[in-house]
Amino acid sequence: MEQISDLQKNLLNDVESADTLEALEALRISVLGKKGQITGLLKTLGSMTPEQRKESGPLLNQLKNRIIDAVTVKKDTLEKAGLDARLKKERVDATLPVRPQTQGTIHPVSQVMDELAEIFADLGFAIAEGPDIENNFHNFTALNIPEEHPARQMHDTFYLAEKEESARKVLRTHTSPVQIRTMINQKPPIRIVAPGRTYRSDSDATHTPMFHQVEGLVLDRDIHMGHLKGCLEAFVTAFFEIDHVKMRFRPSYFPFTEPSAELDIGCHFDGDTLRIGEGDDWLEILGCGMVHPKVIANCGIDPDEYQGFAFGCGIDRLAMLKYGMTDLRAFFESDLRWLRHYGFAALDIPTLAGGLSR
Ligand code: 2U9
Repeated sequence: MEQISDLQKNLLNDVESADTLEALEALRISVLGKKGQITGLLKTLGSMTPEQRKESGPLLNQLKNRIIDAVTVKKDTLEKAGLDARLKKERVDATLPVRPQTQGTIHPVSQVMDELAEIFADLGFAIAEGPDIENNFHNFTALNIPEEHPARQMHDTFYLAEKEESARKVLRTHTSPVQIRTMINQKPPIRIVAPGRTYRSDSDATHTPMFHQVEGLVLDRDIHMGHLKGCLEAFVTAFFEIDHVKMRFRPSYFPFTEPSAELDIGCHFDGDTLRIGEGDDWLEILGCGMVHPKVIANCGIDPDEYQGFAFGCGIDRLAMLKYGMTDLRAFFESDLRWLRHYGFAALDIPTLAGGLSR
C-alpha cells in the first residue's frame, strides 16, 4: 500500500517533469509499455493469493489509470504549447504590404489596335487578317501598282531571296493584300478592316522598318464619297473621343483609288498640348479614296455593279497623336521605362491578341 502510493507520487512527478512529447512518450512506454513498470506489477497479480490479489488488484489498476490520465493531460498540454510556439514563430503579419509584383503592360500599339477593332466592329466591319509574307500579285499588281512604280523598288520594299525572280516574295508594305484576298474569296457586300504589321525599308524618327497599319474596305452597290466621309467622321470622333471634328479631303493620288484623298482634321496647340478636332491648323490622319475600278476587276468583281471606298492609316502614328509619344523608334526598343510609362493596364476584356473570344 505504502509502496504503491510512493510509486504513484514519483511517477506523477516524472510525468510532470517530462518537457517534450518524445520524453513523455518514452516515460509512458517505460511505465505502461509491454515491459513497463506498472505492466510488470500487474503481471505479479497472477502469482498472488486471492486475498493479496483482492487488495493489490484495485490499487494497481487505480495506479495505472491515474498514470494514463496524467500522461493524457500532459500530452495535451505539451501539444498545445507546441502549437502556440509554432503559431507565435510562424505568425503571418497580414498588415505587411504585398511584395511588389512586376506587372506587365499592354503595348500602345496593341491598345490602339483593340480600340480600332472595337470602333469598326460597332460600325459593322469584320476584322480580316492575312500573311505578312506576300507575293507581288497581292501586294502590288492587283492593286493597280505598275511594274515600274517606285514602291516596288528595293529601297522601299523588303524582298525575300528566291531562285526564280518571278516567284520572289515580299514583306507586305501595307495590309491592302488582305483586302485583295477578301475580294477574291468573298462576294460583296464586304465591310472589313485589316490591322497588322507592315514593312518598308525606311528608318527615322517617324518611320521604322516594321510598323503597323489598319486599312478599311467597303464594297457594295451604290457606295459613294459621302459614305466614306461619314464612316471616317464616325471613326475619328470615336477614336479621339471628341463629339465633333473639323475635317477636309485634300486631293491626292494612289494607284488603287480614284478619286484619292488625304484626310486632314482640325487641330490647335494649347501650349505644348495638341488639341484635336477644332482649330486653324490641319493634321493629316490617313489616306483614302474610292476603290479603283481596275482593282475591283482584278479581283473578279464587276466594277459597274459594285463600288467601294478604302482607307489606310498608320496605327503607330495614331498612338503617337492620341497618347503623345514623340519618337516612333521607341515603340520597338523594349525599354521598360518607356513601356511602363506609355503602357496600359491589362483588363479582362476581349482583345485581338486574345482572339476576341471571351
Ligand atoms: C484595296 C483598295 C484600296 C487603302 C488605302 C491609303 C489610301 C493610304 C497609307 C496611309 C499611311 C499607308 O500607313 S500608311 O503609310 N495608306 O494612304 N491606303 S487608300 O486603299 C485600298 C486598299 C485595298 C483593295
